[in-house]
Amino acid sequence: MQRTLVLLKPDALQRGLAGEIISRLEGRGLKIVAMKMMQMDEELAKRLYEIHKGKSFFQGLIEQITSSPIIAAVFEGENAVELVRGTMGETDPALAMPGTIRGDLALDIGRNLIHGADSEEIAEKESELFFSAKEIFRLHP
Ligand code: IDP
Ligand code: MG
Repeated sequence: MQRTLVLLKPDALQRGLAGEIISRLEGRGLKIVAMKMMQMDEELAKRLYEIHKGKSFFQGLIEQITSSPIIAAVFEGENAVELVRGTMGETDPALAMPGTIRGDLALDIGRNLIHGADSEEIAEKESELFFSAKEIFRLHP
């Protein structure tokens, strides 16, 4: 069983798409094991997106993600990292396949609704940025 970090970005909440997005992830068999609503500050945003520092879109990305509240979550399931990434679709909604969250719902690359960690190792690091160990639950079926 794998765990991965997901963020519903500001545009997801502003457009009333949080439920739809969560539902699509649950529809793939993924389970919520941690969740909180919060407004990210610049420090947290820069830590999350550290690997993009220096790129042309970095400042805009930091401004966008801190502009309004987000929902942070940890999802659990077999192959959770890849399953979330596949359900999200390509970064640029114009290239994202129909049937994916971004392909069906996102407006543009700066407002692409969702973040998902892109490896198991990064998922663990990112989860620690948003949640303490006590805030990540074990589900008893
Ligand atoms: P990902 O979210 O699919 O993992 P990354 O390459 O990690 O994509 O980029 C992080 C975020 O930065 C993207 O989700 C998108 O919002 C933004 N971004 C990436 N590339 C561009 C770009 O070329 N122009 C504007 N924003 C971008
Ligand atoms: Mg990424």
